[in-house]
Amino acid sequence: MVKNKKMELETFLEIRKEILLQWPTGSHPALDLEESVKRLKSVPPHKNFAMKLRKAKAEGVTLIQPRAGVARLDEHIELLQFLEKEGHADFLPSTIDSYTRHNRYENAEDGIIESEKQGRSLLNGFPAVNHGVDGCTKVYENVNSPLQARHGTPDARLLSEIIHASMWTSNEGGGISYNIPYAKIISLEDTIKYWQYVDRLVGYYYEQGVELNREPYGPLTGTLVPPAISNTVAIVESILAAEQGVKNITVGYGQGGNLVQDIAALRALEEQTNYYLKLFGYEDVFITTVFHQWMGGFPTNESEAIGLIGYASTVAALGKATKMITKTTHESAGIPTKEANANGLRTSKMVVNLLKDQKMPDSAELDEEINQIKKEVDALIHAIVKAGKGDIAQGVVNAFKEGFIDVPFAPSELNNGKILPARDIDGKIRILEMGNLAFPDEIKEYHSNKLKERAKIQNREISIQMVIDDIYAIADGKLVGNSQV
Ligand code: 8ZB
Repeated sequence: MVKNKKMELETFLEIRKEILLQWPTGSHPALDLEESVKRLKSVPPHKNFAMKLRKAKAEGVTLIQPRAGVARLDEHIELLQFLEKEGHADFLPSTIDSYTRHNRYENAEDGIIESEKQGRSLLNGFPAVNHGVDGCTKVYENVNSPLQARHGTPDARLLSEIIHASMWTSNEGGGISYNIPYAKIISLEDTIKYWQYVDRLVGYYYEQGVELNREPYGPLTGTLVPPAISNTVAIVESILAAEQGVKNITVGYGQGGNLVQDIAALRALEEQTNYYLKLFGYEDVFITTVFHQWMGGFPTNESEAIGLIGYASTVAALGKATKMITKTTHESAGIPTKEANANGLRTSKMVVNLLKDQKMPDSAELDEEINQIKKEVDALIHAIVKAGKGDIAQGVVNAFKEGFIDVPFAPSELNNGKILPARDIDGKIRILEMGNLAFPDEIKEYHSNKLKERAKIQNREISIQMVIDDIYAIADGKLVGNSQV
């Protein structure tokens, strides 16, 4: 049974021996913990993710980060250097390829060999485990910004060991957020345990005087996710990480589309993460936020895509997100060229710079939305804790089983899959089918009234067609879908 309990150092070191045997690169001498601590201590503040986030938060600015990753080491370094120089990226990623995400290192090896032969990337990301500490350290040495692994890996234990020993100071993911949206049938108990290990490693480094950043994956399925659902998952993963000793956490949220709801979601996310961490007894965790530019279907037209990227940047800046993950005009086509990637960054940087000293004015609408999200998150967290008889790790497992928490459009069979979201008349994401979500009647009525209002104004029935219309709306240049007209 999984419990929210800090892993004993001995247990961690026992498991660690096995993990490092999973692929030959696990035997690199830098994976000796004394050695890796020494290496991490040599990282200057401007290349330490946790430190740069602390500085950004103090200055009240929104920094930017792309996604990027290719198979070959030299090409990957060139790509990151380009995004730094031409794109003005503040943080660098290394997006990991799908084979590595599934721990299929032999396939990744073949992918590297074939990519070398053909002189182009045949993998959809950077295979960090295969390149090992030598390759990943070379990446670190050839850039000037902090590095983070971004992936979608249910079991990222070996990957996490290798990247941190290579002085990459942040890692994205979590036991829920890298399972439910990414896997079909991997046990939630197992992925929570795998990520407790990843967090325990970060906790160990903190005990040795090295602060690393961790980032739960906020957007989940990226498709009409109600803010309360993704915020709840981010808060729970923060609690699980804090228990393992993580002190620097960036909670994430994917753009929903309505300006006021998105800003409300970011504010509620930051406030409630801090609130719940303290409530559960974790006093000194430093929290920042990350806003993901629109994760749903993108316009194919590049000018329209730029418009959407600019709009997302406006929301991130006014919402005071510490960091924003950028998109590109190639989004609807696939993995972007380095030029398109840099263009997306430059567009984003321009907008956040222009809005740097401007504020979103207070309003009754914003207050109402913040309160609504908080009320919903309170109900979900309460249900999770209750489902685990006080233990939040066990609670998550049981709450997903019962559908007390449910992620829309997730592939996982562990997810109830009964809720359906749709937009209200001004585009805020509401819930049309409640499934077994642990909401009191008052909250259910609030959602149902909002959707009735839309139905009336659009002169149509509340139905699944609304959901379908909304999924395609933004790519079509609308926020609220209406196939009836
Ligand atoms: C869940 C994240 C999906 C987004 C982008 C996709 C999409 C995936 C790479 C990448 C640049 C890569 N993405 N892999 N972007 N390089 N290797 O992640 O385009 O926007």
